[in-house]
Amino acid sequence: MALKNQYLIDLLETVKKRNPGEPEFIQAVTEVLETLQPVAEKRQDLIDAGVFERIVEPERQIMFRVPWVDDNGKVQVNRGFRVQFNSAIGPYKGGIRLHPSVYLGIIKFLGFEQVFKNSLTTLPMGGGKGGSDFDPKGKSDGEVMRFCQSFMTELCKHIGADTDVPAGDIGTGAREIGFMFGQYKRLRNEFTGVLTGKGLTYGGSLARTEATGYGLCYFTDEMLKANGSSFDGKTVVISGSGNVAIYATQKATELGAKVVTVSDSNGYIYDPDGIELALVQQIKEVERGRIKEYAERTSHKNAEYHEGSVWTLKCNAGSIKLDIALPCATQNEINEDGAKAIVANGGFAVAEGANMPSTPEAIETYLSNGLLYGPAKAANAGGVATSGLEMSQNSERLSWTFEEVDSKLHGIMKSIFKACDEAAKEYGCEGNYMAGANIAGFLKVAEAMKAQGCV
Ligand code: NDP
Ligand code: 2IT
Repeated sequence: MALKNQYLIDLLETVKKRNPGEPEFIQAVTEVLETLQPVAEKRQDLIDAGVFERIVEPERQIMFRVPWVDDNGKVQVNRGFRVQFNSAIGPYKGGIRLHPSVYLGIIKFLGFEQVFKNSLTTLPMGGGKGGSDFDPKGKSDGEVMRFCQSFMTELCKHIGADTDVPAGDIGTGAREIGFMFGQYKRLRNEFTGVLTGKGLTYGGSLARTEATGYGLCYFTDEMLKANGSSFDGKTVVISGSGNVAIYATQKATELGAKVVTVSDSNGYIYDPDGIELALVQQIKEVERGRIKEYAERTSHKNAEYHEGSVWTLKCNAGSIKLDIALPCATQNEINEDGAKAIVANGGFAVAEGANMPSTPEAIETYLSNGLLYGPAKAANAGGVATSGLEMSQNSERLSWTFEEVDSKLHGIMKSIFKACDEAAKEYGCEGNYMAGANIAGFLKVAEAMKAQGCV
């Protein structure tokens, strides 16, 4: 979908000039502006209120030094980030990514996506994201703790339960959230719901751990049903073996599908008999090991380990036949060749657990081949939605049962699908859930920004 609207073309030029060397951020903004063309044409009032110009510029960007001492007594220095992108509909909300690839452009693209995603959840949350180029892999618990404490020593000046509420993302799980929460509480002398994804003994919500993967499958299930299909009897290819991948595997299997792959940044497992999830959990959640070990330890005789990306969809035994692809690892993991391989191997639906896992060329390939495509902002919104439910429980100082949280999550994912579907129809792009998600997510934030004046 090329940009034809001159006003939006000029705006994108400004964004490119203002954010040099940040291709992921430009990629995210380009996709959104392209799909907002029909809105710009209908809504001169939003143009007059400067909403488009304001929504692509973060409200605040914080960058800071994170010094810590490693186990050998050596000083290490990382860089910390928090991008507070938009607070029109609620406090900033979004995860913290700890990965060596993190720089400002990654955090900015994630914060931008989060604005629209959080709007789609139906809950009152603005958009933000944070992180650091710290790599938790191979670090001791003590090193991770000292890093997290140092990171929070600066971050605590900028966040709060009614201001900005971070959570997990790549490299940030229950362990890291625990260390960050402890340091926040100590520095501020406040026990508040300033972070989500907390442990169950200190204000965490049941089902938050499972929420992104479950929510992805609930969304995908709605998309499949609306198109006369379901998970039942389908073969599913999943990438990643972290939080999102694990619980997507669990729910897809529960819904009757067979998941045949999981991966990490070194390689992937192809297990035609269906992934043995308990073993993945033992290797990844307990031992923090590599996915390669699965092939050595599984009782499934046909399981194979291959180096490289799962999206080559090839293995010694030939091609991997699939029906549904659920990318759950990282940005731009599926390029045009990967998308073509999904099509060639029988895939008819792609839904994104990761943030922006498909390149623009990959998305074009899905759409031009008539695949069902569930975009990240909608499909993976279950994680942050359940974070919103954790915030509600913290505010009322009560905790809900697993079933109560899970059923609210399910309801939210259904309503997100409906919002994407209806917005796509209303703006003349029926079946294009990417356009629907961007338009529906944008409109709520845009109305709030217009109502609140030029701020
Ligand atoms: P985890 O850290 O738990 O797991 C990440 C997984 O992706 C690991 O298997 C990791 O492999 C793999 N991975 C990470 N970076 C790369 C890379 N550059 N190349 C190949 N593989 C990679 O993170 P999550 O499961 O929480 O997050 C996965 C995705 O889902 C991210 O895009 C995140 O933004 C998104 N997301 C997460 C939500 C959440 O609630 N956690 C909510 C919504 C979206 P390795 O161990 O080798 O690094
Ligand atoms: O990308 C995401 O939506 C997340 N990492 C979850 C954010 C959150 O605040 O729960």
